[in-house]
Amino acid sequence: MEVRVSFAPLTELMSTLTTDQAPEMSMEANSEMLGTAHANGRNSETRKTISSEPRPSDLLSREDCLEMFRQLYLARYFDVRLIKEKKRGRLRGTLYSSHNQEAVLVGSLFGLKSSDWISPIHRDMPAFFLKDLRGKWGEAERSGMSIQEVCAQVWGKVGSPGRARDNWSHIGSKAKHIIHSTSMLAGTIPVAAGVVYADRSRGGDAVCLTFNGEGSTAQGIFHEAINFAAVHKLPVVTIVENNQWAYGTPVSQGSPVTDIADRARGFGIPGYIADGQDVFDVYDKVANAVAHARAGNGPSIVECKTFRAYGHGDHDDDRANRYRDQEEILMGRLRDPIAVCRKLLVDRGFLTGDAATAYVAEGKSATDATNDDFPPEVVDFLNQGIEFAIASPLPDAAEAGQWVFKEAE
Ligand SMILES: Cc1ncc(C[n+]2csc(CCOP(=O)(O)OP(=O)(O)O)c2C)c(N)n1
Ligand SMILES: [Mg+2]
Repeated sequence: MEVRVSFAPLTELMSTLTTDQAPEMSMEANSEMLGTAHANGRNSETRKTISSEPRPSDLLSREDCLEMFRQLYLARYFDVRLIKEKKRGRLRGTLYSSHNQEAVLVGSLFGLKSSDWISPIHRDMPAFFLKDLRGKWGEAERSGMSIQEVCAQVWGKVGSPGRARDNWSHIGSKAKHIIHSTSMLAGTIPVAAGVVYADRSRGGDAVCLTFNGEGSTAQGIFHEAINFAAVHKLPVVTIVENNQWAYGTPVSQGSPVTDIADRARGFGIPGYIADGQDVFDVYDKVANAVAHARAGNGPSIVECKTFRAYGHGDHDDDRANRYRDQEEILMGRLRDPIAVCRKLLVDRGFLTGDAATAYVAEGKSATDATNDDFPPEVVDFLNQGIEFAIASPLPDAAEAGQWVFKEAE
């Protein structure tokens, strides 16, 4: 039996908007709920009615805002370019696209300290190199992976953290405060709780951001781990990337609640809803959650409403076009995070003249986008990673069995 479920809330919301209006759209502000601080909305009207306090993103400098814009391009270009490389036959393996979800990654990572921890999963490949990138594009030593390491991982080469055991996100780095990604959905939340528990017991103030799809919130471990973190007031911020689909299952078939952030009430912790297409709204909600955690008040959930623009992985692109309504797909891609950010930067006077209309990557698929749609420094940055990956050797066959079992002394 074919089950077709349309994504009513988003489609209804979006169908009232034209493309020109869409970037300005903000969701309605939700009211305070029992232990759940819902706060949506981005436009100035909503801002006035919610609070006269400046939001964390209001305090960002022009330079920081432009850097966030540039990082959106970088995350998008990573996605677009890998698909092109695969089509050219220079790359093998499955790719899990974060196209249209870049604002979730950039907005949540941008405000972190170098000492903070993250735990990305399959949808978050750019997070490995976006961590601690702020103002450090040319620096080899920083608390995030280099683009060379990440590309070598994708190409399955020796220069990668995984030394060709895998081509995607099954990597981590204790030194760089990145918890090793696993395939077990929500399985990194208890690990994150343990990591920050240990850090706190040594007097540290690190916070850990865990990234999870909305599908993973149906896992028992999601609830057990957040419960543990809430009881012990551990600084774990659970980002839920609600892209409406878990493989071929729509969120309505996997969650009895429309807003995953409502789950927070059961743990007595804050649950925020962010407009996942708006990098500054994500930044604001995560900044609040991080401040709460760093002050010793415990965990939060930040649900970012977004939409998975393509298939679960590139192997699923064609099928996803059949199991999802075309209208839903079009509506879900309408508010491209690059367009939303561009509009906000123009409104704030941070992007003017030709710069305001340069590099139109928004709304373009990997097939349509070209290098001219991206700032040259973004293309150069990724080229460095790809050149390194291609030049890096494959591992020696003799090491295939290494690091599987404990080596004999
Ligand atoms: C515990 C567990 N069950 C099932 C899977 C198989 N699986 C991998 S990704 C995925 C869908 C995940 O959906 P979601 O959490 O919404 O993240 P998204 O892919 O949408 O970013 C599934 C079911 C898994 N990896 N782990
Ligand atoms: Mg999902």
